[in-house]
Amino acid sequence: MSADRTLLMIKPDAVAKNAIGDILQRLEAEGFVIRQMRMNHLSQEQAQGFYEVHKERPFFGELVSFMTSGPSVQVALQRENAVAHLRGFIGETDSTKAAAGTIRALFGTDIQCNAVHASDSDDNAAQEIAFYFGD
Ligand code: FUP
Repeated sequence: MSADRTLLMIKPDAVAKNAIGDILQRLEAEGFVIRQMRMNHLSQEQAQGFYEVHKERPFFGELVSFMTSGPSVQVALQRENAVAHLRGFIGETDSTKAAAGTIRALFGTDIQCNAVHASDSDDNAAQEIAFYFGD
């Protein structure tokens, strides 16, 4: 897979706010091209598997409950410098600290309900895209 792709997930809080269209529109306006997309209510196993790297962290149980609380949208995006550009565009993990105008500042609430996930490296992007869409 080419390194100009990344995985975005629109989390259950943003889906519940009817913000899917608004978020996708902002990404397309920023030059991201949607390559693959699906909406999915994650099972416990999927959420645990996706966030396995955090399984020893104290917030893991709450994170899995939140991510299985409703449907989410998984999107494979393409753009030059996709991983770093998308991380900057979504803002810091904690929505209350995310820079004005970023997706998490606009649509998130706090550190858990932070509207979106984005891959943090090219290797993780490849793994996360494969997790949802296969190789
Ligand atoms: P990010 O890469 O910005 O998504 O952030 P992390 O990998 O550090 O955390 C993954 C997810 O765990 C975050 F999106 C939200 C959640 N989280 C909490 O719920 N509480 C915390 O204290 C830290 C992270």
